Amino acid sequence: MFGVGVARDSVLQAPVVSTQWFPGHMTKARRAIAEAMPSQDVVIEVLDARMPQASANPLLTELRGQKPCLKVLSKSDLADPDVTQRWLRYFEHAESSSLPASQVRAIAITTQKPAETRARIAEMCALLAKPTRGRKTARAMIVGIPNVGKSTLVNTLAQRKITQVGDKPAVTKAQQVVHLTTGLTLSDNPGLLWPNIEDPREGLCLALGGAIADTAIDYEAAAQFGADYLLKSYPHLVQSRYKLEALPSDAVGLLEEIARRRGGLRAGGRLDTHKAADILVHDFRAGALGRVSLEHPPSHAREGV
Ligand SMILES: Nc1nc2c(ncn2[C@@H]2O[C@H](COP(=O)(O)OP(=O)(O)OP(=O)(O)O)[C@@H](O)[C@H]2O)c(=O)[nH]1
Ligand SMILES: [Mg+2]
Repeated sequence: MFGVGVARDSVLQAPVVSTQWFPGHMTKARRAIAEAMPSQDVVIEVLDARMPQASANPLLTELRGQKPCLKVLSKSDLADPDVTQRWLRYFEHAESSSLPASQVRAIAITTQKPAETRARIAEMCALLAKPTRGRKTARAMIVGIPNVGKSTLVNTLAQRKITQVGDKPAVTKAQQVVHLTTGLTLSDNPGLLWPNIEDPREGLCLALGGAIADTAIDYEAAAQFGADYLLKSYPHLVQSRYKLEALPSDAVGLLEEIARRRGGLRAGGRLDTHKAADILVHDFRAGALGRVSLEHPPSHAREGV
């Protein structure tokens, strides 16, 4: 039997409290963002391309107010490319935002194409950010949830390592202002979550994607959610990654199969599903399964032609 207290069909009812995480530096970060906001010309909101909705922090939407916004779908090399294109069209439509269409742009980026990232960000900032109050150069604030690639983006734009990056949440602990040779002034900010992630599915997406500290999540619930979703939406990727002749019928079956194949056998022949959960979560985060999107734009949304 799988997991501790996680029944086969209960993953979406997993306790929401298991994905709440709002350490002290986030309270300070929220304050710093609010203080710096009035002097900004554009807000660059970094979203995880695999989950653009779950990774959109409602606190940041509130703090941003009516500022022009560039939505940057990061890690697009890990996301399903067709789904990412649909998200871009969705975000560029006025009904997806409280801002007029001319004030919102969306692009997808990846560290695999740094020159393209620099060119697109420069182009979009020129469109959206009009320097105000007699300043000659524009100011852009980079915000988003933890671990989405904000600091990586700053380093890409600066073409040198100015900020620390790492594959875990809450690497950046304080705001950092950077002056680019192109004239743009950027601020990198700590990743910000919100105190109550009410939607259990969004909480599980964030946990699976690595936005919440591993110590604060129900690791096995996140793995079970991922296994269930992957089996339904990307069965061929699951089959090829774990070299399965036949697909297991459910998430628990998949985790048991992973345990069987990856040395997850405990004394007495018991399957180590903790280890299997760890393997699946890390495979998802590293893109080892292939390109996967956890969310699709709302189906009723009108998309561009
Ligand atoms: N595959 C892939 N990984 C990326 C990309 N951009 C960033 N990463 C990785 O994502 C991880 C987090 O990057 P950071 O730049 O530290 O993220 P952050 O948003 O600044 O995180 P916090 O400071 O913790 O809020 C690092 O391991 C990066 O190498 C990308 O385009 N593709
Ligand atoms: Mg950072």
